Amino acid sequence: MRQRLDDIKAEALQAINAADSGKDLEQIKIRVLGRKGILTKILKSIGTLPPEERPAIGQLANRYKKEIEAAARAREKLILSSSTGTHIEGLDPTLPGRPLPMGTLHPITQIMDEVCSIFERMGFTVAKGPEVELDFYNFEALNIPADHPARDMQDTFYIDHKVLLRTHTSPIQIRTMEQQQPPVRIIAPGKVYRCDSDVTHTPMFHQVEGLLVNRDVSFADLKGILTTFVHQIFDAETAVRFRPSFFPFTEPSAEIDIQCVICRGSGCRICSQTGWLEVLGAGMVHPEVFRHVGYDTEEFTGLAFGLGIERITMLRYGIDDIRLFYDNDLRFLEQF
Ligand code: 2NL
Repeated sequence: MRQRLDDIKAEALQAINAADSGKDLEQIKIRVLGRKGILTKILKSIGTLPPEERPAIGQLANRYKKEIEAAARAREKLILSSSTGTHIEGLDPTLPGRPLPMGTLHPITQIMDEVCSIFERMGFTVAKGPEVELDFYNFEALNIPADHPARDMQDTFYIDHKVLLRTHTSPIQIRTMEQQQPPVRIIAPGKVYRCDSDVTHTPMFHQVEGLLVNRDVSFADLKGILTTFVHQIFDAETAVRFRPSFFPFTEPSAEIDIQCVICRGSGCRICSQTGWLEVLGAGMVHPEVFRHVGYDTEEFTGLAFGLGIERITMLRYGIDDIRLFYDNDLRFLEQF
C-alpha cells in the first residue's frame, strides 16, 4: 500500500510540473484528488485495511494529498504569471496588437479652432455665452426693429415670447459690454440656430463674431484686421474686396468678398460667374447698440464682424453640400 501511495504521489507531482495550462492542471486534479480520483479512492478504502495498518497509511495518504494540492497551487501561480498559461489553439500572444481606429476632429471644429487662433494672435480673447437667449440680447439691444424679418417665427426658433435659440453670437458681445467698460477685444464663437434648411443652410450652424471697442477705433482698423484674417485662413495672394452693405447693428456696414477660390476670379459655377465670394459681414458698431449697454458714444467707437464657419469650411475644401457635415458618414469625415 505504501508503494502504491508513493507511486501515485510521484506520478501526480511529475504531471503537475509538466502541466502548461490551467486546463491541464484541472484534469490532473480531477484524476488524482477528484471525487473518484485515485488518491480519494485509497482514502475511502482505509477502513477495509487491517486495523493495525490504518493509522500509518491514513496519515501518509493525507500528507501526500496536502503535498499534491500545494504543488498544484504553486504550478497554477506559475502558469498564470507566464504567457504559457494563455495557450489557446490559434492564439499567438507574442503578436503585436491591432491598432485601434483613430478618430479626428470634425472639419467644422478644425476650422473653428483655426479661425479663433488667427484672431487670438491679433489680441482677441474668446468669450462664451448661452445658446438659449433672451429676446433682449438677441434682437432688442442690437437695434433690430420689431418688424424685422429675422424676428419672425418663420426664421427664429422661439421657446416662448421672450426666450429663443440665439440666431447669431452677438448676444455674447452685448453681455460682455454690459459687464465691462472699454477696451473690449473679444471673439464670440459658437452654435447658432435658424429655421432654415437646404444645400447651403442647416437649422444649426457655427459662427464667429468679433468686437473691438476703444477710443479711436476706425474703419481702417476693420479693413486691416479682416484682410489679415482672409490672408491667413485662405492664402496671402487672395484678393479682398469691401462692398457697402446694411446691418441694423452697424453703421457704416460692409460685406467682404474674396477672389473665388475655385476659378481664381475668372468666373465659375461656385461664384455665379462673378469671380467673387462673400465670406464676412462687418461694420462700425451702431451708436444705438452702445446706448443699450451704457457706453459713451462720444468717447468710444467700435468695429464688429461676423462669419459662418460652415461657409468658410466649404470654400476651403470645395464642399458643395452643407448637410454632409451633419450626416456622420465616416467616408466623408475620414478625409479631414
Ligand atoms: C454676417 C454679419 C455681422 C456683427 C455681425 C455685431 C455685434 C455687435 C454689435 C455690432 Cl454686439 N455688430 N456683429 C456686425 C456686422 C456683421 O455679421 O454676415 N455674419 C455671418
